[in-house]
Amino acid sequence: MLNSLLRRKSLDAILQESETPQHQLKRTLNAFDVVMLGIGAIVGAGIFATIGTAAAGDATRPGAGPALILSFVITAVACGFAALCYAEFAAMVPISGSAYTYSYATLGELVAWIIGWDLIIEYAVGNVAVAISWGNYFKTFVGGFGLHIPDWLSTDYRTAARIPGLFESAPHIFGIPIVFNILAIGIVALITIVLVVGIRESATINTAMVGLKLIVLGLFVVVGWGYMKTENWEPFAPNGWAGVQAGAAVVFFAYIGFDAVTTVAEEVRDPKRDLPIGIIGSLIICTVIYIVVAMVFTGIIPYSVLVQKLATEQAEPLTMALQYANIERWGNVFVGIVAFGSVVAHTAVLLVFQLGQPRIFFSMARDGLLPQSFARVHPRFRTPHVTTILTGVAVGVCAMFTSIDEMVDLTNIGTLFAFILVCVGILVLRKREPNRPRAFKTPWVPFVPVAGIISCFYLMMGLPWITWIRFALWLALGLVVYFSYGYKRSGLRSQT
Ligand code: ALA
Repeated sequence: MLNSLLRRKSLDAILQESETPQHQLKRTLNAFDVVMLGIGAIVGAGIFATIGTAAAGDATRPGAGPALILSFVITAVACGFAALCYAEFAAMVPISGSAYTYSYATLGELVAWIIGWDLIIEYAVGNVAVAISWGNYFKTFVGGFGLHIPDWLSTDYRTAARIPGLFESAPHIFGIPIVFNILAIGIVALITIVLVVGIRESATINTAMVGLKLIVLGLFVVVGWGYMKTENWEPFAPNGWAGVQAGAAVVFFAYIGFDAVTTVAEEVRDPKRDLPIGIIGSLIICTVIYIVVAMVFTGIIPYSVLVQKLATEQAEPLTMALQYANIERWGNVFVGIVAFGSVVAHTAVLLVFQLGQPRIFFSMARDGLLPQSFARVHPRFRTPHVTTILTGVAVGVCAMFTSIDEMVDLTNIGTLFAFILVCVGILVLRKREPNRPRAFKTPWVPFVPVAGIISCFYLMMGLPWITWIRFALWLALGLVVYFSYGYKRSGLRSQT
């Protein structure tokens, strides 16, 4: 039994499989495209929404306050260690299954299954949070044109409970207030339709969207700069180190995505060179942007005001800060532009992850760990429609009823766990196959992977206990599914 759980796919077999003509994708992307794809997947709800919770805290955690800037640095360092490990794997095994494939080759089938199951949290649950945040900014954007979307149609039940008067103003059926987030499910439904009908990941469209994201964040910085007050940075860390750590664990969400570029590995012209550049380059660029945005954000809006506002409102922090600054000339126009840019940014992230999730299911189904129907391709559109629709329905329904903070926490714990396993994988493979050619070598092994493991675990420790329980339950469910299905049907079973 132990042998079966540890059965591994050989790296050579994996590489060979991807080289058969019927499995070959078109290699069109260069290093610039990969960096842009990385930024496209990274900049979204994290910087536009979670920085509010990270700075202010909530019922389950202390806020970082202006030390949010430090939280961003700490998280960047942890992600940096993981990114270096991802880069080694991605250059060595340029296969679209990402961490799932890497662990199948290094740590064995059980761990690969756990990672694949865990990646559902990163991709699908992450998108639930992004969809909710999309709705918040969309509401602000159309609000600028005088179109008011009622709160009961754009909020989940639990968030509604802390917004004074919301339940009273909602329609009631049998005395029960009706509250759900129609915006969040709406955008997920739209994206699902687009993906089923077939959207080629167009690097050009992505680059345009990334350009817009960066312009909008740049505008926030340039406009907000003049409204910063250094006294707002006092006290710098109102909740001490605990607040900084909790803040870092939340803003980790803003960095998720640099790893997602590994899913286009088979479409990159020179993956051995371009993937490490894409992973590390996009991470560095986003880190610099985030730190500057965090400085301006915490400089504009005092910590106490932020705490008070977020306790009673749905959070869309960047426009909230601009509104607080009360800019006299063009103030509403700037708010509108930031809200619009944010809507575009969120849409790009939703697309990448909503596209990535079916690919991971696809790889798992091809290996026999999930039903073969998951690997079905639509006869006309040539897209994995079964898994795309399944992902869309699950993400859409969850987005209608859940709160963004809960979903962010769950995404973070799941993704941090995946990062840890990738770092472990590097240590294992260096020992097991020291002579395998490595186009990119993680520097200072074992220090970097070990530091990656410790720092990611440290961030996990900054998440609320309820998140740990939810995560444990999710993993337990995964094990039940594996032992009742994949274990018996694995493609490697016949070979062991
Ligand atoms: N990093 C992505 C975002 O912030 C997931 O939306």
